[in-house]
Amino acid sequence: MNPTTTKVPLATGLPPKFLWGVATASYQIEGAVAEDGRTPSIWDTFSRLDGAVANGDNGDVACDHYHRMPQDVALMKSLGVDSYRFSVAWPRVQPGGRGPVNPAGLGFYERLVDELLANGIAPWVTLYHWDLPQELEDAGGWPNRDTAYRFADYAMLVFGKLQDRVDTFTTMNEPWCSAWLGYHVGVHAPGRQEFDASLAATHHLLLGHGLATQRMRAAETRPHTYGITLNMGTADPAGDTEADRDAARRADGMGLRLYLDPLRKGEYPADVVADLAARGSAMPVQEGDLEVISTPFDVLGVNFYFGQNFAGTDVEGNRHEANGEPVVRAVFPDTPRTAMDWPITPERFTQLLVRLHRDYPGLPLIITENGAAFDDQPDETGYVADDDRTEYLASHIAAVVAAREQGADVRGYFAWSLLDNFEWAYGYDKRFGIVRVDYQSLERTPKQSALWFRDSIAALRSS
Ligand code: LGS
Repeated sequence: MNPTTTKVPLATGLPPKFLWGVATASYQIEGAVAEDGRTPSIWDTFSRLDGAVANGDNGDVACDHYHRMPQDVALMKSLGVDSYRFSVAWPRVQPGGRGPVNPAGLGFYERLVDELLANGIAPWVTLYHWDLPQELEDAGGWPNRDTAYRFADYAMLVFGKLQDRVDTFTTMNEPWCSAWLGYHVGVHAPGRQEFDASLAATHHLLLGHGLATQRMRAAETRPHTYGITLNMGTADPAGDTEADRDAARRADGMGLRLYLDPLRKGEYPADVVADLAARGSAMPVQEGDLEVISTPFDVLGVNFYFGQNFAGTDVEGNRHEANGEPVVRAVFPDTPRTAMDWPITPERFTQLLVRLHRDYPGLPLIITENGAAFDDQPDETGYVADDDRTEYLASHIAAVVAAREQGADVRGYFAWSLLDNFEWAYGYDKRFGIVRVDYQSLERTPKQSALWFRDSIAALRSS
């Protein structure tokens, strides 16, 4: 592979034992949606709805990782990463979401794990990264309490087969996205727009996490690391007004504390519960649920992309929406943006990590996703000199170093993503990979950012 040509200095300031990895998710890369007994997930269904996904794209082929897995593991090895974070597709392992295991589907993940281990790469399993079996959505989806129990059963099928070889099992990826974007905003599968259903989905995703964690720990034949990954940003007041401070509080409450408080403190945040009550809504908590949800776990996965400010007034100065709800309006910090039009805010990353350390102490943190989409310009060989992405990674890794200096217990960093892939509602237009995928030939070409990442890891390890 080429040497890196970027002028961005290599990462420094992290210990030789820091965990370096790359991350992906099943539906975004695998393709092979109808092979070896896999049944449709909510994303297969949603991506076929008119206008749901840019260009009408879907995950039918994606990066064809299902057929190119050994080559992709070789790519990871060439980058020198310690670990690979991938997700298991529920409808492959347990088609339809109930009943017995499908050995052919689970077999893919066994082969993947074996290939990783043979190459010295530690598998980091995510059990749920958004591909709910369609049959479970037909039965009500995450707003239906039964789905939490179905999830724990499915988790045990995976755990039973892989626990001998896999050290780390994380339950959910970004339950906020599943619940809020999937059941309230409707921009993610299943595309529903029902506020109360999204609250129920949140509760049942957390319950599923707790049930699965308890059952896996009870069945383990050797010690494992258990965790959950949350999407997190920062929510600062846009201005020094009471309205903006209240908007920031509400955004932080619904986006972060609604998840971390029950997980770590065994209760939903009182201010959020009061806000919900004011609109006639409530979390559907049954007796004993919060004990299950606050089951101890070992590592918190942090996905960070950007920080935001919030205003409590609309552009005309009104404090309430037409429906009477208080205005909570995101205002992006005035910084350069990525191709997603998201602001680039590494200092907010430090702020978040230090805050997690302060407000939720005693929990090791791993960055399970961080990365950026830019409009890549490949040369005739497919190589992308992505200074912008390289700079994004460098500044965010530096932000981790700064957070550690302030006490945050951050132990690893996974770049999102190994490959360009199916970026959900944005389809294939938005490229987050450190490796380019040519969607015609399906050829992979490491970008400059991948080479910078490789060289940084190597330099840190020998420092
Ligand atoms: O590819 C996804 C990445 C890209 O940006 C990955 O599958 C997810 O786990 C993760 O959500 N990812 C991501 N997140 C940025 C979150 C921005 C949310 C903005 C919502 C606006 C309505």
